[in-house]
Amino acid sequence: MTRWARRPEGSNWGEFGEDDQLGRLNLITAERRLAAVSEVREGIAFPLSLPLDFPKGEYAAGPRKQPVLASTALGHNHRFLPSVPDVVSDDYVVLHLQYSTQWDSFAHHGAVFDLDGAGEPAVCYYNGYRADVDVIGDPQGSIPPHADALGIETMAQTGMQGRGVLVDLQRAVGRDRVAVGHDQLTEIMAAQDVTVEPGDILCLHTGLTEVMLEVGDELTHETLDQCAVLDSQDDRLLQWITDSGVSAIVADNLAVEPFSLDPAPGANSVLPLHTHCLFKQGIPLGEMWYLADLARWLRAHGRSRFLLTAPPLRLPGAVGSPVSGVATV
Ligand code: UVW
Repeated sequence: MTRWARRPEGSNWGEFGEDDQLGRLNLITAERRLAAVSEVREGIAFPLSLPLDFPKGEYAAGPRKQPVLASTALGHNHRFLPSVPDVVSDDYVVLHLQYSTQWDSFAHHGAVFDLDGAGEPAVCYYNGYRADVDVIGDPQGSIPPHADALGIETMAQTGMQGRGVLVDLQRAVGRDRVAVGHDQLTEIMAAQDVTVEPGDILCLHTGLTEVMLEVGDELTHETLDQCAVLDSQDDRLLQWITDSGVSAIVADNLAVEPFSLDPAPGANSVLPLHTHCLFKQGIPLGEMWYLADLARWLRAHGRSRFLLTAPPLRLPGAVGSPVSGVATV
């Protein structure tokens, strides 16, 4: 391989091609997309995004900020020709791309790894793409960032359409904070008669974005500690993700897994599932999706599968994007 001499343990680098930037999205073939379309039987569509100014309350004081709308020079209710009654309004927005319902691209989360085997670890990303070469930016933010590889536009160009499969964690464990590991996840899937096949997009309903809508401005940091997460300390769960063939993982919680700035004892990442999925396996992560209405409908109709269409913005160089996905049943 030209980009790396060693790949991280548990990674699939190179298996989709030396220059691959799509990872497990390669598993969404035309045949898998047709299988997804065959899940459309009622013609009912479910929007899967929060309003993009949610979450509110204490979350809004964090490093990611709510969208700020403003008018372009054309303004609002602007009458651009005195001879005709036409008026126009025209906006722009300052948008933190990962404030609300979002996709994470592979350029969002990398690791320090000795990919040359020369004893000099470098900052790198999925398939050995490198910081400063392929993913440009610096910790001080003095260089304009630009993901020349692995960015969100690469994901957008696939259309991000396939078969969604929903596991209803809230139905199994309520709104308590439970870290769901391999055994519990597979038990819940068996109880709900849910199976995943290679190429499927795994969607985890925990209930957290519904809580965000319910509490609005009253949201506190404790609110965000409600509802289930995947137990990313469970190596068997990470191996199940590898073996399952899922092409992407989506959740309605903050980060799919717990997020703490204190690594667990013995852990070499604060976000092991991000490392496993985005860095090692090329599995995009969706976070803070709104899955409650879809989950209720699927439960009432004894179903778990649907057509999912959820392209991110085709925004060159960006590492993440808001997404207004649609599930069709
Ligand atoms: C971080 O990795 C900090 O954020 P996210 O959960 O959006 O991936």
